[in-house]
Amino acid sequence: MATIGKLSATFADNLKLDASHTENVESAWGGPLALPPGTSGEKFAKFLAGVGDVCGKSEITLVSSQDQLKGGWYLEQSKVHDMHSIYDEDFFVASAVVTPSSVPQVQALVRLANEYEIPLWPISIGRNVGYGGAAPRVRGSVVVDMGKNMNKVLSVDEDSASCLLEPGVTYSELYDYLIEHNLHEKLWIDVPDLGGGSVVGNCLDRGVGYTPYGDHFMMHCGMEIVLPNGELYRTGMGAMPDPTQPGFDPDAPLHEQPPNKCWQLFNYGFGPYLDGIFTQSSLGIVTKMGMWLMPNPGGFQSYLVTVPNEEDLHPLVETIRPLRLQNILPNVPTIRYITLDAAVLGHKKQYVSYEGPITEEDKRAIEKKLQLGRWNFYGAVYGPPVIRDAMLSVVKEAFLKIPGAKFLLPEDMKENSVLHIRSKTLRGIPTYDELNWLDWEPNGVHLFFAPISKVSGDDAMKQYEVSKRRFEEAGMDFIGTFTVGMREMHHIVSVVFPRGNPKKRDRAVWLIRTLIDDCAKHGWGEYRTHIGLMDQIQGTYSFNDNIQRKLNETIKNAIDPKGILAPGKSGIWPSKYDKKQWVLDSKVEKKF
Ligand code: FAD
Ligand code: EUG
Repeated sequence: MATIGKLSATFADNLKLDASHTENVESAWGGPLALPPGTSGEKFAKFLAGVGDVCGKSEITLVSSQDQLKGGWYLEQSKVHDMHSIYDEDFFVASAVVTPSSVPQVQALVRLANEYEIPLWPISIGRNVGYGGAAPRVRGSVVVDMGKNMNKVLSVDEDSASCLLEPGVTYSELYDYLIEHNLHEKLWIDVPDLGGGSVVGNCLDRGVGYTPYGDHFMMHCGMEIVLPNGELYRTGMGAMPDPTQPGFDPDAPLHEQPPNKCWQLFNYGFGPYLDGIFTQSSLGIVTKMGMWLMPNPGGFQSYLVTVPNEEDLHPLVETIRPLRLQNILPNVPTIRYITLDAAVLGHKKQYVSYEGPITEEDKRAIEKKLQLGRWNFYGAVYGPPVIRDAMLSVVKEAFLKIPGAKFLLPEDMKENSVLHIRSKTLRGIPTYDELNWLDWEPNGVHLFFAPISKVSGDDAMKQYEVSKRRFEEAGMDFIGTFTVGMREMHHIVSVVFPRGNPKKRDRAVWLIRTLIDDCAKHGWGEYRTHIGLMDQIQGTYSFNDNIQRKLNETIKNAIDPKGILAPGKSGIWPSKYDKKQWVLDSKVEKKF
């Protein structure tokens, strides 16, 4: 696993320094490309030797060569750097990756990291594409890959429609598990656009899917967490021992205690509810998480509403708000801009022969070719036929009041339409079709800009116009979608630029950093972001002299005094880190 790179004399010598770990000296190991900050090669070697004793040395990959930073894509994701880098390829890079196999190993690893003051960056699957992937915020951190060996569906409670998962379970794997156990007709899952992510990892970044269970954090129930000092904590009802459970033994190790029977049934337990502070955070490594599954509602019907013009976004959103609040739109439907659907179904060069933004005329041609509108609303109704029919008639009547709107079912579309793909996603079936739009332009790097909007025609139009204008200024195609939550929309805008083109990369970074500031001026903040933009976005959540950041730092320093866990995540820096040195400059010059 770690047979990469030329032997680095100092690094090997340093390893040899500790006689008790001489078995860990492998001549094939070179030194890391990036040492953890403030750490000598000697100290790092000792730390890794200790990690090898805990996890097995074959569970360590040293990042010692630039070659390791080449290649990789969504399905073969890099665990050592950001494949969609917004700075140089080796800017956000790990020193090593460790793959623990058990909760006690994670605890021991965290204790070692404290002893040697080594920053750890936990991931589950590392497919956080567009947000930094698996890469750590602090160069030289050790990535803790929780997904490789800790990947079991621990239990599915058929009666209560819930499950308990380890971090490495992907949406596809959970779906396959239900099929294998013949539960898939009874219990549905919720998936994001792509099925290869971790159910736990996505929830921890507060990701979104598209069934009625689309708000993943809302639908999680109970977490088990290794705290920054190595202690084990179970949230909610998990905090209460349950002597009625088979296998309960007060003397057994904690991680072997069978969980409380209500852990996956009631989120809040007693006292302050802490689950939220472990999301988008640096306060723990999650080792187990409960999720609710959706009982088969008795059937499902997807549909598409197309509207012809840019400004039709306004009436579309005004129509959506009351229906969503009334649960006549019971899931997380999406309003997709034409370029996004065009990208799912083809490469840019299949539509136009020029570079730069697609013209109005060509957008019209694409819409005609694909049977789509400028904005395309993908929804679904759930339930037995009588309920679906009643709901569909309300939906249809409401949307068809918009001049030029069309209402379409999958059978009205050509084969391989986006509606056919969405039909699976909205039913909770994992797919990979949307990977296509990553190839809109060859070898593209993707970066997501994701501000929250009111579900109001005025706000949606304004937010779209602010974004579109900046895309035009940067000479880039606007590609975006609004995912409709219960009372807000996540506006997901994809910034794409060609890999290996520093000029275009700088332009994309200018675009997203400018948009963050533009949106802040309108009171719009992002729900999630790339590791390179976290400082800037934390800075926009500045009510009362940045009290949010200060409170988070107080908590951080209290429970992680050495700042070993994910320093810098979400713009929260432990006191050990000098912000002047670490916070990334958000001021970017316009150089084009
Ligand atoms: P990971 O990379 O494993 O985890 C994400 C982050 O959570 C980590 O960086 C880490 O900070 C934290 N974390 C993970 N595991 C742990 C742990 N055990 N303990 C502590 N912290 C941890 N996202 C959506 O939400 N919805 C979508 O519909 C969607 N569509 C996409 C479409 C495309 C084409 C692309 C390219 C991306 C899309 N994404 C979407 C973004 C992303 O791919 C998914 O959110 C994906 O699930 C995130 O990667 P992951 O599950 O492997 O999480
Ligand atoms: C998408 C959706 C997201 C996200 C990143 C990408 C999908 C784009 C709703 O959240 O965070 C088509």
